[in-house]
Amino acid sequence: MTEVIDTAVTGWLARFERFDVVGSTNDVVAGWLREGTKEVCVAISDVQTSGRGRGDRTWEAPPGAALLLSIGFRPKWLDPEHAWRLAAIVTLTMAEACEIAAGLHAGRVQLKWPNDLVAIDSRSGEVRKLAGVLGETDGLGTKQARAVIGIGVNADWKPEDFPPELATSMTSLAELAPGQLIDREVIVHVFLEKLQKAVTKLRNGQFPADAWRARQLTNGVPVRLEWPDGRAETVSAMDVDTNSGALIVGELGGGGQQRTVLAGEIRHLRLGGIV
Ligand code: BT5
Repeated sequence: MTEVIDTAVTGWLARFERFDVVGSTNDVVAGWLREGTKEVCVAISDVQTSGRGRGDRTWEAPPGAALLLSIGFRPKWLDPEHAWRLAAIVTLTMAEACEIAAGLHAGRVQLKWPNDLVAIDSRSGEVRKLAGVLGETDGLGTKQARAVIGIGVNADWKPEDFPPELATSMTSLAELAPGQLIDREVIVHVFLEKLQKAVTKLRNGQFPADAWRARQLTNGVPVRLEWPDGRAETVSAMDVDTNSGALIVGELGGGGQQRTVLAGEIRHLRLGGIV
């Protein structure tokens, strides 16, 4: 990446470092926090040799094609029940930064509960994953509370280069904005500028509930919930609870009781059986 990011957008960070290659940026930042680095700290890498998704899943990103970064927090100032809001503000801020950097209209990038950034394919109408978020926490509710939020964004990754196993479920900014120069530096610049404001607000107890809720693709559609024990069920996603971060679901076709599902409770949520 060419380095055009100036200290105006990194000055508020306790630490900001870029790497050519790491195992996983989440591990880099977790190591920093263990060693005592203050919040907020950010690591960016061009390549990850063991990029992770949730559970035992891997994250694919060829050199130059993706933005891979992790953000470290010491959220002793945040009620543990609201720790999910760290990933939520990172997700929302990145959605906005992607739209600005790629010249997309506001709302083109949506959120798939709990933390995926997705866009609807304009030809097929299918949901495609633009970015994934991996939140890892330790010691929440103590003075040693630590949280690492990692995000991988498919940036200047041409559709013809998508790996066959992901080609029907992923998208990239290059695909969403053909002909537009996709500069990862611009994304990072806009993202860090907006993140500073979002973190300051969150520290003051303000969460952008309406903006987070408005981007949820799940609202009002059938979803398939996959539980850790292998069970799966199709329900209707009604809404999100901006206090607990839970998905509110009901029986298909209405009727029956509404239930809430917390992010940590499910293994996977599928929309239309695709992502
Ligand atoms: C996620 O997991 O979506 C979280 C991904 C987080 C990646 C970032 S990169 C920086 C930081 N460092 C890390 O090591 N990780 C974080 P999950 O919901 O489990 O989705 C993983 C699944 O998405 C995989 O099993 C694939 O099916 C699919 N996948 C893998 N790479 C993809 C990509 N580039 N674009 C879209 N889908 C992908």
